[in-house]
Amino acid sequence: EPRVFSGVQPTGNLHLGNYLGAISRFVPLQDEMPSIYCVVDLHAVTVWQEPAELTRATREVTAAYLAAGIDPKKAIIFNQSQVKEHAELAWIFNCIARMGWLNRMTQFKEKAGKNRENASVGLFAYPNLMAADILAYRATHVPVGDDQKQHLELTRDIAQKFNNDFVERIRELGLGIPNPEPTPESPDELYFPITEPMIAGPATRIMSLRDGTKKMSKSDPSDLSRINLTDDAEAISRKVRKAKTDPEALPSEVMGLEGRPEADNLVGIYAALSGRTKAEVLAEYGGQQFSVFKPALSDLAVERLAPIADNMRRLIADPGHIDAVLRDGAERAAAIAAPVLHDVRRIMGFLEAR
Ligand code: AQP
Repeated sequence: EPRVFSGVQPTGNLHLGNYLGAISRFVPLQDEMPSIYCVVDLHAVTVWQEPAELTRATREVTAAYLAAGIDPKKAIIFNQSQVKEHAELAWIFNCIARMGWLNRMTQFKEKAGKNRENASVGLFAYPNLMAADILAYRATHVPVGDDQKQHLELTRDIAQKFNNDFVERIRELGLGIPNPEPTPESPDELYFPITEPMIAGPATRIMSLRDGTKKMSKSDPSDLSRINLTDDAEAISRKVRKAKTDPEALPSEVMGLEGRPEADNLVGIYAALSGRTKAEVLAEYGGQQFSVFKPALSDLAVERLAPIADNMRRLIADPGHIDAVLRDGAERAAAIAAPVLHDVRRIMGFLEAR
């Protein structure tokens, strides 16, 4: 049974990359499949979070989901720490995943930096919690930005190993689902599905406005490097105007963007915001200077983002409503995850007295 799961961390500074790479793509999916969108606060605390700021940011991400058009009657919206099954399954996956698998994760290396001895154990085990987030709902589809690709591969590896390690038990207890792609090495019945990453379109990796080789990121110290979802029209147009570019005119074909990371990024942003391909954008703006393209881009960004920012401000002014949405979502999420954890306990042989 198809099901979508994805999440965003409440770590402040929600930006255009989070919107185009993730949140905006959640909206149409809610009409296609049962969808679960989580504010992943347990992930946020893998690095230090000021408690009051964590609360504020949790409500802000929820407001962004709602303002972008996710309907809490259709999709489930909740914050991770309210559903204890995430933490429980993450522990089990800590015992399934291998040190060697996690040692290869590039995001840990980047985030821990040189001082690895001082990184939290949670930051290292982060991908296991992410696998638990997805598999607690036996989700099949996960829309994310390109930076999450490696973590999703790990989720597949964890599901695979669990299915293989417990193949006999899963069969005995009659808990398997048919394997859609059986191979000689994989069982014909699975407990956890092998998740499909959904990483597609022109906005899977939005780059910094100050450096076309760096990802647009919440933690970049320069506010000019990103367009925040809460920026007003004036801030958006100032940031687009100041965005780094090269002196050439835009090419008329996508191939001409090669070796021009800043131009490529701005064209990609335009394409994603207008629902077109880069080729279509270049068919219109090829041969034009940035002095023409940038104002067009900034008008488009304001047109698309200003209503979301307005909605977010309105929603944030009523934290009681946001908290009620999260509480209701947590109940519905737990109703799906609790039976999965019950199965997992039986599969693994944990004795349950109640
Ligand atoms: N630049 C980006 N382009 C496209 N998608 C992006 N995402 C993040 N940055 C970009 C996607 O947004 C979703 C939520 O991300 P997250 O909250 O889990 O955190 P992150 O990836 O750690 O975000 P940042 O901005 O990159 O934070 P820092 O500065 O902490 O590293 C995910 O689907 C992600 O792919």
